[in-house]
Amino acid sequence: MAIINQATKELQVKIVYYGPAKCGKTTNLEQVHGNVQNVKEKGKLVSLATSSDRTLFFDFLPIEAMAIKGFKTKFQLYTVPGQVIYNTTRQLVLRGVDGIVFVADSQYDKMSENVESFTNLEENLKSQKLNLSDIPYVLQYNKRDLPNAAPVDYMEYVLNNRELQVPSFAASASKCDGVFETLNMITRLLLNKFINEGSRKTP
Ligand SMILES: Nc1nc2c(ncn2[C@@H]2O[C@H](COP(=O)(O)OP(=O)(O)O)[C@@H](O)[C@H]2O)c(=O)[nH]1
Ligand SMILES: [Mg+2]
Repeated sequence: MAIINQATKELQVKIVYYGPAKCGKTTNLEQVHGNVQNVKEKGKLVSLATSSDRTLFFDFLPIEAMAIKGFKTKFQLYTVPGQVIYNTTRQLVLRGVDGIVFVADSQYDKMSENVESFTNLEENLKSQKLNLSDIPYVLQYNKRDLPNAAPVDYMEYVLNNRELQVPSFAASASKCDGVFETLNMITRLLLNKFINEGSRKTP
């Protein structure tokens, strides 16, 4: 749940980009970092990567958004490593999550990895006594530029066929297509939640 600091009038919100290995999570954060206009609004992009450029632990990008209800809002964007073996790391990064962007790889041959990662997300939330249906999340169908991308309708059928459908976005993160549309929606959902429900307060 979001952290509200009454003393400094700050609202801190944690967003985690989740999805299978190489679906484009790090690319999303790089594009956000590279294209946020006002330098003061963004912090440094911290990537803990292996020599082969794969995310080892997480990427982290803080950005500051507008003041709302007199609170300065700070979004902390994290990615998780997608490789199956790094599940403990994913569980750690998910701690205290407020909102999730699930990035799916649109290529047909990645569909089972997408489903596996989505199921893994639900399991990891459950182990923290969280339910995906209680957490604002959006879907991003990335790599739309590739010729073997599955139709969006098909991706919707595979990943967004629950009782409550969530907003979904077609994207080509490496061209920055869809990156800000996705981010704007998850931040909007989170701010609406904050306005409507309020959040836990820190002393
Ligand atoms: N063609 C294409 N390649 C992409 C796109 N987004 C990311 N990639 C590439 O996919 C690879 C994995 O991306 P990365 O962001 O490291 O994935 P992560 O493992 O989810 O963090 C990199 O080579 C990216 O350049 C996209 O929209 N289209
Ligand atoms: Mg990565």
